[in-house]
Amino acid sequence: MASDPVPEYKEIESVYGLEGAPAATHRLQRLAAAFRKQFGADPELFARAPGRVNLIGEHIDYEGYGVLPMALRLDTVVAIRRGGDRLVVANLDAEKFPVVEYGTDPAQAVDTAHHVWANYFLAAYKGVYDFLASKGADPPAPVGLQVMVHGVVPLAGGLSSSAAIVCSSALAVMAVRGVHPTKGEVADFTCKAERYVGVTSGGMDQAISVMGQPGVAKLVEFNPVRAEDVHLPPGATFVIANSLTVSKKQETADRRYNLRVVECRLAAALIARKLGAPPAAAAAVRTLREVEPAVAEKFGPGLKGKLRAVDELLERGNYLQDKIEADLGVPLSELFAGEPSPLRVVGVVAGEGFKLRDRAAHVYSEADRVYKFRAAAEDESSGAEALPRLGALMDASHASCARLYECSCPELDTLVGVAKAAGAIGSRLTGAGWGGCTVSLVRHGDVGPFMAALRENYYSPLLASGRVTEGGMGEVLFASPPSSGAAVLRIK
Ligand code: NG1
Ligand code: MG
Repeated sequence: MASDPVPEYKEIESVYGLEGAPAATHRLQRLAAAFRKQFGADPELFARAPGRVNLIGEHIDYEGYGVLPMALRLDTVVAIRRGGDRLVVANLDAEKFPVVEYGTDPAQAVDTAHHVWANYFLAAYKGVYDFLASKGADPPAPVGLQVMVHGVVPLAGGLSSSAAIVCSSALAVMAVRGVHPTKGEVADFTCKAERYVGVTSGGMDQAISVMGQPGVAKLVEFNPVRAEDVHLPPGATFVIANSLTVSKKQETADRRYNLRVVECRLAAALIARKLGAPPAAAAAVRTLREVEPAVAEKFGPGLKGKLRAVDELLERGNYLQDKIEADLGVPLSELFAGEPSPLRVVGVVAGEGFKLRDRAAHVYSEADRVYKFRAAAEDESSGAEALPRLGALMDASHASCARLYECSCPELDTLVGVAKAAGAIGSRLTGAGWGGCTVSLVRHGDVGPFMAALRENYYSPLLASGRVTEGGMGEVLFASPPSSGAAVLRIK
């Protein structure tokens, strides 16, 4: 298996292949024309970054485990030039996304209480300066920037529209300031930067958006972030279907995503404590991955040992704050004291309590399925067996997301059921869940009838009620080949 050489970011300047891609060129020209109208000058350059579909490995990136996404063709493009003394962030779709202005101080806070679309740009902008500061170099003095964005990744659909805008914005800001980190560095700092928007996410989306390559999915691993090619078996097509239920992670009052991050952390801390770590050391544990060595020592290696540990050390049902504090020997307020505010809030206010055992069981079993999926995809001796093996892993992933992690929703479960009945070899929610998209594995020759069955059995009432139009269906139900990652572009 070829591993990603993590090329210099400079080298990706031409990857998008503007020649021979008239549609893309046309899109840039349209964006440039709107840019000129808005700012009275041409953009200096463009950066683009794609959304992604995660084939398997859900809600485990923030626990430090590898995931298996591929980049989509759908992307966000950012046009930029230096000018003025503010950050002026416009969008080609001005009606939906009005112009937002910020000062140029990279230390300004992102207002997470009032979510505006351009906060993603601001988060990326801050991230670029954080990165430069981390390098110990004197960052260039801030200058005014004029920016116009155009995104075609469906919003809040689990396809990482957020990473697409964060990564394209970061690349644009860096390139226009003449800064050229490696892809690995960009993946790393954009992940941290996106957290300014208030979701304490893992690094999958930014990594694949930056490191994606045409024709291959990627096994993305963390600490440090890296990506290996995963060749999908011939005849395998992945079809994405949007449930048309919106998943707005950072806008929901209960902040379900952050709650899961907290639950995993508490599960890991309790496991550590039960295996003999003193309270302070147990409270310092951040991920389920960190307790793996201690678990293996007592319960044996592999998934079996981990599931036994979860079973024996964690209780069924909800843990209330008192119970956790008694078991751990540390108050939760102390545990989350140094954390970013979203985690602190969730950790202290989750009045209904925390489900630890099921969450940990999901994380360990899902992490294991990622490696099984890669092995099945690349096992050339498996022949006709390869696709059913991948499909079974996807089905198991969905069941685990739905039952153990509780990140599905009725619409996603229905859509997965319709897809299976329509002949999908495997089908599952993709991304954070609670709405958004599913991904289904379908034999190449079956894609037409498969999509027709989904239209009939899932989308016809939504078409009838106007929730989606005929013209909009191309963005709602589509097959996508693995596509290129981010690039910086100039119109020649
Ligand atoms: P989506 O739903 O695409 O935003 C989120 C996280 C990922 C990962 C998945 C679940 C963000 C930015 N990304 O993806 O890091 O944890 O959920 O696997 O929140
Ligand atoms: Mg996102």
